Amino acid sequence: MVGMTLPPGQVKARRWALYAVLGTPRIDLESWRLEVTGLVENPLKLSYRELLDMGLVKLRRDFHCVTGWSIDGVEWEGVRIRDLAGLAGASDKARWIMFWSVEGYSAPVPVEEAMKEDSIIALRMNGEPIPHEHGFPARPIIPSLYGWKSVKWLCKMEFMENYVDGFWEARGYHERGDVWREERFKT
Ligand SMILES: Nc1nc2c(c(=O)[nH]1)N[C@H]1C(S)=C(S)[C@@H](COP(=O)(O)O)O[C@H]1N2
Ligand SMILES: [Mo]
Repeated sequence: MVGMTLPPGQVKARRWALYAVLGTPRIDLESWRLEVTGLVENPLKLSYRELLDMGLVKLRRDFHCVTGWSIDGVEWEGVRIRDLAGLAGASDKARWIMFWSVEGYSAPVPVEEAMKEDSIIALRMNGEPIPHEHGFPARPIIPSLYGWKSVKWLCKMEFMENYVDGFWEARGYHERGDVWREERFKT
């Protein structure tokens, strides 16, 4: 893709750096579920098949790691987070969603970022199921935020009223992490 517009302070990279700061979990797809919980009327536990059956939207977006590398034009297919919030009956009181991975990594995201039209739980990447090292079976893709909010090996979305640090936020990284406002660190 020619003419990629980079957010401030980013450099285009040809390759992904694969991160797994708490290790790479083994995933058993038969027992894996995506839990939608917290401030919701109907908590959900969705299987991979049930998510696929919701119908997938496709989008092509650039991916930005806060350490400075960006990958252009990644194709993702997934379920809109706002549709999952609707299905679960998320409360108006919810201001944040904590995304949790199987091995314990976590990241909070403001509800208004997660409810955007192009914020999805991705199940497919570049035309195939997300490769294991990239977070199979699911990871949130919120294009306006840095990549550390894209929790690989996702297993739970927890709607919360109050902000709580995730893994990197507890180490000084920003609560929201908007790439265009260059929100890398807490102020
Ligand atoms: N479970 C988990 N998810 C994670 C991370 C991690 O260490 N563990 N690293 C994050 C960071 S900092 C980035 S930039 C992206 C990198 O995605 P990739 O490993 O598919 O390249 O994953 C994010 N999601
Ligand atoms: Mo990152």
